[in-house]
Amino acid sequence: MKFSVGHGKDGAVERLEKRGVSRRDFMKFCGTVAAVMGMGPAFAPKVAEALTSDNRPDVVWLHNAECTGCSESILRTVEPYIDALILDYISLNYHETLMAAAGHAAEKALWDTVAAGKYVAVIEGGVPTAVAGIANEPGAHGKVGGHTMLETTTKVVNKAMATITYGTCASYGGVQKAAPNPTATKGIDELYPDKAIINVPGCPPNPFSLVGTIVHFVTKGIPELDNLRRPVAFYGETVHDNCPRQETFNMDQFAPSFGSKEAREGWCLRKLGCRGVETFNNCPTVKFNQYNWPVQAGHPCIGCSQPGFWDGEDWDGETYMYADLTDF
Ligand code: FSX
Ligand code: SF4
Ligand code: F3S
Repeated sequence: MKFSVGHGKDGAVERLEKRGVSRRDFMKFCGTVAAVMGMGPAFAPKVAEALTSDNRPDVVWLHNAECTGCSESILRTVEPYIDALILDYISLNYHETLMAAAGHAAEKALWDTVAAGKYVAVIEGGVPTAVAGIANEPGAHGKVGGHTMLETTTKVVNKAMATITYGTCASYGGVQKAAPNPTATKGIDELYPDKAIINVPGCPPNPFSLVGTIVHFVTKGIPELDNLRRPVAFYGETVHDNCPRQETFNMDQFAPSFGSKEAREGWCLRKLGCRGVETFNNCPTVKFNQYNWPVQAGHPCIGCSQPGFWDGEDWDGETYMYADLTDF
């Protein structure tokens, strides 16, 4: 296979090496991404190529109404420096919280990229849409650089080759959409139903799901999506499907309280509010920092990759419903 990653004085692998990531670490990381994508190890060189090739797409990364935990989930990763891989090597032209440029230079980078048109949008946060402010302006509750988030997001999504929503806020609205939602915040999925949207929800999502989505887009186009427009490779199974506590669920062994002997011994957290049964995400298999995830740490899954989780709702594919945790 033709595989030219890292050659030349500006090769991506050499640049990673300068930041302490060896070629071996990088290839190990690419193997993990391939595995998370449901591909065999033979796909690892393709991952490496997609992340380092010269014709990878430009990326515009917007921040709307959110807590920035999604970017933090990338920045706080440990080995092998996923932040460097994602943020340096995907041709990130504009990222409101990380870019060095400010003011007019930042604005120019954004609108030059949008004008050129060959970019992928990555969006964090929901979009306030309520008409408010002295000018009675739609979306006035959220502004960056004098433009409403609604205006900027609409322009960016309209011209993007594809839009990846990173985090449940961007996908479906998130905590700022919680009732009574005074800012009329909406998710990208609801705002732009006819656009090429790939939702990567979670509050925060796993960075591997984002890397895998980008790699899939670069190598094979838009991945297979479920009815909530999430890649099936990352959201095709429930948290419960792969939970190590499932055996205790099947034996009706439910932990009676947080921190109890039973909870520590791995009994099921369903009666403490666990939504793993209704929640589609890869947390038990991929884990955060490949190390831990909520249920392993003794906290029930709160359903953070599902629309409506912020109001205690579950999504059954067609309608929201309130789960009765005593009836299962
Ligand atoms: Fe939302 Fe992300 Fe939760 Fe926070 O950008 S999905 S509140 S982790 O930051 O959007
Ligand atoms: Fe399922 Fe949650 Fe119990 Fe795990 S803790 S077995 S995800 S209900
Ligand atoms: Fe979220 Fe549940 Fe995973 S709360 S992080 S989907 S275990």
